[in-house]
Amino acid sequence: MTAKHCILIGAPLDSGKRRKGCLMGPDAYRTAGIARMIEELGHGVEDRGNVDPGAFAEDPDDRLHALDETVAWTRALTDAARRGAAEGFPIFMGGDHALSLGTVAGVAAHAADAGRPLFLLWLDAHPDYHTPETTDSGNLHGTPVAYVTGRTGFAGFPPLEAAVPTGNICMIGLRSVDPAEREAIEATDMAVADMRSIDETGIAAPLRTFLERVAEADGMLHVSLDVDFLDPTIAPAVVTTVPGGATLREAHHAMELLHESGLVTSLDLVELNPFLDERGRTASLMVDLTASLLGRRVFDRPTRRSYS
Ligand code: Z70
Ligand code: MN
Ligand code: MN
Ligand code: MN
Repeated sequence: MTAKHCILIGAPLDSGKRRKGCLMGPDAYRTAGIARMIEELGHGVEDRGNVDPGAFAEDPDDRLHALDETVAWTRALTDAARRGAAEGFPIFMGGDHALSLGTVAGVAAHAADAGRPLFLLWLDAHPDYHTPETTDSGNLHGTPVAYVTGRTGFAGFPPLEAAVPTGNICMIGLRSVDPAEREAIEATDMAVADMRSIDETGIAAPLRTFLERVAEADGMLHVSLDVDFLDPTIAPAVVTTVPGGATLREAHHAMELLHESGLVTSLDLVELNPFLDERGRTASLMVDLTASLLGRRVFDRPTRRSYS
């Protein structure tokens, strides 16, 4: 296994929706032992502390919730992500999913600097493909994929240095899609595996197909893991629970395939709300899934043994 230099970046952003609590996420991951886990797997690890969004205007409670605050975070996280991606394997500890406006934009800018295409794997119950113009809720955590693909309607946000082509995106786990998102996705070439298709093919099939494409293109791969990708019975610490999510075994299997591919170059851990957790079990599960993605396995030998 190639050792990575993991860079932990805390993003206690809580502005992407109205219910508070995600600001405690970075410290919950630290408490759950994320740094020690990474070290024990033989990787290097450096905790850069939390990103500071700088000054922003108080929320005037317009149609869009906390717009100026989210813009400030996007600017700060784009910079932190661009630098982190140039220096190692950044792991962004959220924070709600609005943090991906910045992290994916920054990682995409780095990929463009490096002359490589960026691919994006979105593990989520939601596609987060609203623009500020189509969102009904006004919650900007429902918009990052639209922003990073260069859709219009993001006035006031930093201009994108490099957009992620929709053809480089794969979404797995979808089961709550708003009509405007569905229509917009259907007009793109995005790869989408909703829960129904996962029931039919298993979770490995769409992931393998996507990883082959990333490998062929010599791409960089950013993984954005939303807690609500997981079934709420195993991951209760999220505001937007949606029944019928990925099981423990599906989620670990996906992480193991990602590890084996050797393709992942950055990771978001988003939407953990420690205020809603049960004795830290969701935080610990997210750390365990990260461990599988970074190479933890039950036995260090092929699963199919030969006795000859
Ligand atoms: C809905 C909206 C969303 C995450 C919920 C939900 C969006 N489509 N995203 N939880 N991570 O409000 O726009
Ligand atoms: Mn508001
Ligand atoms: Mn999300
Ligand atoms: Mn979600």
